Amino acid sequence: MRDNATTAQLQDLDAAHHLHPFTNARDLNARGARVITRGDGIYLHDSEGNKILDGMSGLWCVSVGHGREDIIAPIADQMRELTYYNTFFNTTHPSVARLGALLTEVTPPQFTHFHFTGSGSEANDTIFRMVRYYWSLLGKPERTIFIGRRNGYHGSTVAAASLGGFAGMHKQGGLPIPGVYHAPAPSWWADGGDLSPAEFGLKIARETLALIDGIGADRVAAMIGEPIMGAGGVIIPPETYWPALTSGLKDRGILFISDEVICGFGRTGEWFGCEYMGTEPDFLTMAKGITSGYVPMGAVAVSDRVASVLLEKGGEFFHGFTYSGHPAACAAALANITILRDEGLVDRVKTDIGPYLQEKWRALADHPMVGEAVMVGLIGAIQLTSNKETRADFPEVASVGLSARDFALENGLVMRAVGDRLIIAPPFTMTHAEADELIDTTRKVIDLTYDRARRMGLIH
Ligand code: PXG
Repeated sequence: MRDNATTAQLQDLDAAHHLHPFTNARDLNARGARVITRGDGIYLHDSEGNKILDGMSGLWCVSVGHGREDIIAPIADQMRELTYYNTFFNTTHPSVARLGALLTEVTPPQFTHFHFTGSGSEANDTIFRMVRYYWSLLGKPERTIFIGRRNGYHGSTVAAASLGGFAGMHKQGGLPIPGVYHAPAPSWWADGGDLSPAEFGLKIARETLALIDGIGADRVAAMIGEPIMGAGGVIIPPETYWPALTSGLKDRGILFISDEVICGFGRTGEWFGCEYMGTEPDFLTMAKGITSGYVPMGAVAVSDRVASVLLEKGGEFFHGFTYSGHPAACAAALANITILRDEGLVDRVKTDIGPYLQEKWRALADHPMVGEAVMVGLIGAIQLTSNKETRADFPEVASVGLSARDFALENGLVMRAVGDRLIIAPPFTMTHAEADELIDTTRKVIDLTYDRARRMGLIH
């Protein structure tokens, strides 16, 4: 849909009427929002005619790239055939029935049952209620406590934001709700000190299990974690962390929820991040990459161990959303997952474009301002630092990460900044030439950020 308004007209309308997510409205309205008008492959186009490499796949979701007719056409066909019907009251429709079967094929073997939602947040709020229902059905209603992690992100609804570990979110609205505890994050760069990554991973796993034992393991219902923390800054845990932690959870009979909203559907080079990390979760949280963002959708994968209790002992679970299993979302997911599978895109992340980009990305660590440059599959981060030896942070007021993000946009690249970590998660369809462009621009951005930091006297 072309809109002939000028950039300024659209910015004025937006400032007058739109309250944006995770945005300081006063700051945004003073400068005016960037107006994105078109997406094509791995590129975005704005209302000023700029072409921008979408290094974040939208918001970690557009895995197969923008504007694919082979997803758009099935969505349109579905809309013509059946625009909407619900999945309550003993009804189903062909696309939702087929989607459950397709998800059974691509998820780990313990998953054969799925519940559909409109977003990742709704999926995590669903799991929160389902887990407590499960334990009550098993005659253990005292197992109510959830363990999340500091800096974990699980969404913005009440349970999801409580499970997440963002202090700023908790301050707004009186969160977390009772019964949620937060374990430390496995952030070796920030907290590892003199320990090797392997030692540090074990230390954090042990501290988490000690937290659980302090609460009383038989009161703990479940632990949730992202295989790789995304919004918290692409924190790739040491190899030792997940195996030690999840085996401790298993010993204590505690359910494990792998939040795959970012890592799922190929981002790590495996279909799911839990497969990359070698864990065996009881639930998967899914969203984003399930439809490549073409239509909103979330889903919960429920392991057979849990589903069999719900099916055999449970009655009606009083839970669901108007748009649970929306036909257009199911059509988008079916087309998207089929593309991921039939074009071998997950394997491409593992064996082709992933390793190609990783090698060049890791080489950025030779820059005096880059402390670490890490990447798994196609999810990566660069840590900017004023001193590589001491791993010193820049003062927050210097906004070093944000200035780098702005330099990136000025040079035609979208990246995210989380503090002084620069983050990318590009589409799986990116060519080698496009990967070279991403790296060249990133190096330029780091140089510009370094010059600025030196002028400000921030480099020691
Ligand atoms: N879990 C994880 C791991 C996520 O990354 C959600 C759940 C919630 O999904 P919905 O669909 O409700 O947004 C997310 C979402 C960022 C950013 O700035 C990340 C997300 C959302 C918004 C911003 O990195 N992730």
